Amino acid sequence: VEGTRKESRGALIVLEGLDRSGKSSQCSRLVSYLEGQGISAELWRFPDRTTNVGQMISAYLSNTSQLDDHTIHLLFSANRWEKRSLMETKLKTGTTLIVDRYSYSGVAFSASKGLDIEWCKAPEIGLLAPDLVAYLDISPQKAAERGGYGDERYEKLDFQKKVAESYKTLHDVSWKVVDACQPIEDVEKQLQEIALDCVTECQKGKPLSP
Ligand code: T5A
Ligand code: NA
Repeated sequence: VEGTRKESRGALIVLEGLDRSGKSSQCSRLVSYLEGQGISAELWRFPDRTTNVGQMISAYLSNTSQLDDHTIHLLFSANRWEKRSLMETKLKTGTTLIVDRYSYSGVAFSASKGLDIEWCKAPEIGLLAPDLVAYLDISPQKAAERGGYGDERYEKLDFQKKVAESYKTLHDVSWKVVDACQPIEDVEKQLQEIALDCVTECQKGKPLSP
C-alpha cells in the first residue's frame, strides 16, 4: 500500500446472455478495441471445447452424447477449473481477459433444468471472480429471430425463456446490463466504455478475488 506500487494486473471481463444475444461478436470486437488502446487483451470462451473435458461437453451440446444433468453441470464447471491457474497467471502478468460465458451460464442453464440453484453454485466457489459482467440483454423471442437457432441442445425458445428468468436471479455488484437489441455498433460503443473503466480500476490496484 503506502509507497509500494503493485505491478498492474489485467481485468477479468465476462460477457453473458442468452444464446444469440451477440456475445461472440462483441467479445472479438472488444478485444480488438482494447489492443488498439495499447492494452494487452485475450479472448477466452467457455465451454473451451479444445480440452478433453471440453470435447465431452461439445458432444453433449450437439446431441451426439447423453449425460445426466448433474454430470454435465460438473463437466462445465471442471472445464473452468482446468483453466483457472492459467487465468490467474494471465491476469497477474497484466493481460486482460474477455471471456465469452462463465459461471453464470453454468448456474443459469442448469438451474433452468430444475436443479437446485445452491447445488449449481457450489462447484463454482473458488474460481476467480469477474471484475465486470456485461449482460447482453435481449428477449428470448428476439434472440430466436436472429439467424434462427441451430441444432444445439439448448437452442429452444421455451428453454431460453427459463434461462432468462434464471439469469435475473444472478445479478450482483459486478453486473452491468447492456441493451443487446441496439445496433451492433451501439452495443460495441457501450461495452468499450464500461470495459475501459474496468481495466483502469484494475490497473490502479483493485484486488483480484478470491
Ligand atoms: N452452457 C455454457 C451451459 O449450459 N453451462 C455452462 O457452464 C456454459 C459455459 C454454449 C452452450 O452451452 C451452455 C450455454 C449455451 O447454450 P456457445 O458455444 O457459447 O454455447 O454458443 P452461444 O453462446 O449460444 O453462441 P451463439 O452464437 O448462439 O450466440 P452469441 O455468441 O451470443 O451471438 P453471436 O455474436 O454469435 O450473434 C448471433 C447472431 O446475431 C447477430 C450476429 O451477426 C449473428 O448472426 N447479431 C446481431 N444482430 C442484430 N443486432 C445486434 N446487435 C447483433 N449482435 C449480433
Ligand atoms: Na457464441
